[in-house]
Amino acid sequence: MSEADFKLQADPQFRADVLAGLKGPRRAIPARWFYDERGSQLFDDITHLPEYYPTRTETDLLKDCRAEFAKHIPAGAAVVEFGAGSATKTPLLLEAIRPDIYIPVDISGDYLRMSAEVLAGQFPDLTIRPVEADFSQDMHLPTDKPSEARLGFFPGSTIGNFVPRSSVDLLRHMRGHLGQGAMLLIGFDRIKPVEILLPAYDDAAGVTAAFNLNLLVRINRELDGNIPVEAFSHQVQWNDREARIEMHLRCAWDVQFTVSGKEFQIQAGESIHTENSHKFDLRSLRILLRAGGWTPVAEYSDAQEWFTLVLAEA
Ligand code: AVJ
Repeated sequence: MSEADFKLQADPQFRADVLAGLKGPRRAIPARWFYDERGSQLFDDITHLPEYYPTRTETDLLKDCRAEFAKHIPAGAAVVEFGAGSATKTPLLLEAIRPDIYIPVDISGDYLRMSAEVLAGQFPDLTIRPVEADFSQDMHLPTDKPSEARLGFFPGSTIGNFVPRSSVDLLRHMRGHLGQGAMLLIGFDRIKPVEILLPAYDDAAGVTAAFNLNLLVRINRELDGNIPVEAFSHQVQWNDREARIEMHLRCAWDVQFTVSGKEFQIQAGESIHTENSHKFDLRSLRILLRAGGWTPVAEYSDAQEWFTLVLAEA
């Protein structure tokens, strides 16, 4: 395959989001584009960092409360996971629920197939139906048994990547897809002191910085860009008004570059906003769920109240 053929395969939505997002004055690119192969690897590294508490905290929580929440799930329910199955969290859930069918939905097909293969080895009786789709857009979920109840699993506080208006849309969208009698197990990262929040997104080893900067590398590779990556640096801030961590790529000097044949200029001190990670208190997460068409039935938090898993019903 020639290089030209390869570039034709660039995701048109990626191109559209990047070209729109690089236009000033407020530049922003949706966080879902972090997850190319390298980005998914770097995210996996992040989950093992000493500063990044969410994965550890949620995994321990899942271990502690799985027997409890399993009582609320009807037998034979299918599990639909939004986002690539996490190698540690998903098996914990599957062991507790023992569903016949597991439907992981993810935008990254390679990652999806890889984790599906690993799970197939661990759960030989489980029917796995991977769906390669952006779960925030329209998608089609397979129906093996039209009557089966479904449990949605949305861990990691990925909901925090969406602004409230979009998270309400997303929750309603999930409710529509999961159908009658659906339940949802969803993770929320809690508001906590900035002394803990900031290092979680700005680790000493620089893994999160590499994760953020990899977006520019991906743009250069997949969208025929020549962004001078060395002009940008990883920046993290707590936006108290919006209750969210923000990641930016801050430009150190005036730059000019092209992406997909389009010219851009960014001045020293300007930034590209690359991610929001909203944090929640109990009241705000309950209101969000209700606005999204879900009624909380059980809440599980760790002793420090750093993370909360909620089981909700449609
Ligand atoms: C998995 C999307 C929830 O916001 O904490 C981690 C992504 N970004 N470090 C998060 C992320 C930087 C993560 N989510």
